[in-house]
Amino acid sequence: MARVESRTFISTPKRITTIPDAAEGVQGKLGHWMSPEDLDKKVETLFPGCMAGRTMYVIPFSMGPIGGPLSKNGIELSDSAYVAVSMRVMTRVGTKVLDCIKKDGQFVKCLHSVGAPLASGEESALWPCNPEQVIIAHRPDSQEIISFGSGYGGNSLLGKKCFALRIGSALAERQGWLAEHMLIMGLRRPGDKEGKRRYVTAAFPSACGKTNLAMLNPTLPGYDVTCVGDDIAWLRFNKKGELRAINPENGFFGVAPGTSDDSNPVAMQTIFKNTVFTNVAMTDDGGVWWEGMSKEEPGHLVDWTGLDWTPGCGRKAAHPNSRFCAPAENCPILDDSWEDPEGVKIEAILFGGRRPQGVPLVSEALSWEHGVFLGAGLKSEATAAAEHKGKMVMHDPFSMRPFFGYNFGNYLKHWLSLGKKHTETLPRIFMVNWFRKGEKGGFLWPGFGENARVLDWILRRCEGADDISRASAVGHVPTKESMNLEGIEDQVAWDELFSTPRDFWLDEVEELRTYFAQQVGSSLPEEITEQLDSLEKRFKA
Ligand code: GTP
Ligand code: SPV
Ligand code: MN
Repeated sequence: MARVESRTFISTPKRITTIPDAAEGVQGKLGHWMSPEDLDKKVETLFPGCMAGRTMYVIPFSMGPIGGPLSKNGIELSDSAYVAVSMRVMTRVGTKVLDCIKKDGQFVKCLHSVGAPLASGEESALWPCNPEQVIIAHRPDSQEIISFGSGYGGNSLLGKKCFALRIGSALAERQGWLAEHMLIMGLRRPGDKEGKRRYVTAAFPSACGKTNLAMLNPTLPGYDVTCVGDDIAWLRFNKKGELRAINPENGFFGVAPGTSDDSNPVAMQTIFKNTVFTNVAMTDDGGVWWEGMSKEEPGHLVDWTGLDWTPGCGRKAAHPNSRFCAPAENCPILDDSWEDPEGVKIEAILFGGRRPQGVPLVSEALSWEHGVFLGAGLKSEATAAAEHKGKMVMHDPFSMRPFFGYNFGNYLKHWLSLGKKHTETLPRIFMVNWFRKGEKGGFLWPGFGENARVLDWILRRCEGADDISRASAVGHVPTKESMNLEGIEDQVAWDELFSTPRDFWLDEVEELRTYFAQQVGSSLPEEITEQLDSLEKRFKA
């Protein structure tokens, strides 16, 4: 029911290619490495006979529009019908892809088994899997993915996190592009000087609001939002120096709980047909339900584990990481250019996580380097999308910590080098935080559709407005008059939402210094240390 990070490996001849050296006595948290020999042995012990008694599906798929210049092909072998059906939704599957592969012979080899062979006549479990033996392994050099024992989304739909992010990011470093855990959306502001639709990407950790922002239903009148993608972006600078992005996926694998006609009406319309639901509850008339879908709870349900459920029984009806899997074409606000093989032009990159304290609603980076530093220092409260427990604030640099296909220090160098190459045309970088809490414990910002107000400010900055911000130690922040708060003025404690308490930030600087030293060590580019020193100086000035 969630990704298993502790059993996820990247296999390269040298360890340092995959992960930075952590300090003595410290557990590295930026990925797991396995030697090619050890992985060979694993495969030899786990795979022979593992699909016995099941149907093996051969799934040729394309990430990105079939044959497009930014697209890539794969073939997944799987013994799970759930995987075959879900891949059909999440990627472009079919003989056209095979024709494409026949032309250049290039494809990522994806092998998946639930790891539960059947003796002759034996009935399959309803949800076959082999939790003790789970492994999700990647070989970037030969472009292979090997996954055993889990049927869940990110562990088994191998086009998604395994290919589009882990193999993708490793390829991207070699080929000069970026594979990122980012949504892509378009927004047209009624006041835009050129009347243009402008595009932004946003990197938020798992279960931190990408799908919600990508399908935003703006509360401001006259604003028009379109969705290009909700989870992954492949980005490349074109000959003109514009940063172009495509969504390599073909559907949405979104968090179900909390999705409702109030919070995300666009998602609700998207999942009305041709949708696969995982670990949600079932209503008596065969429909689906999850916490937060309706204000009133149904009187009776079958919960996600198959047990009877009634209100007040003390159990959750749906798993907190239950998901819908719906084709992109169902989305009523899908962008006209969503399949443009050249991608859409990106003008702003947003980073954000669940930060209950200290981090303002929005700030703009002072430079590309400062923006890369913001991504490197990204943190969030733990969510249900991985096996972590509790509400600890954890590091999730670039929202990619579970998905780096190579050494994070080299990833930072790659981002910095792109900044040096394209100085004239770089998108602006912002940090946002919908999740700051007040003294009473509630969210300080209403979020969801109201986030359009923040995007409005961001896009005005992109248009060049220089009289709508003031300098703060964490970057440029909006002046109060500059953000449209019409209708919500009395809900918003502006000063609290934008305060940057000195003690909090000096602690943050120290914590980041320790984190970088312990986790990234000698792989850390010096630009990041310089940014950290400057941040500290701004607070001590
Ligand atoms: P992955 O698919 O795991 O990568 O997640 P995601 O980043 O797409 O997150 P998603 O949009 O599904 O949101 C996850 C949770 O965050 C849901 O419970 C939402 O209700 C909640 N959420 C999203 N946007 C906001 C917001 O603006 N404010 C608040 N308070 N909660 C939000
Ligand atoms: C995430 O956890 O970021 C997801 C869900 O998008 S999964 O596909 O399982 O990785
Ligand atoms: Mn995700």
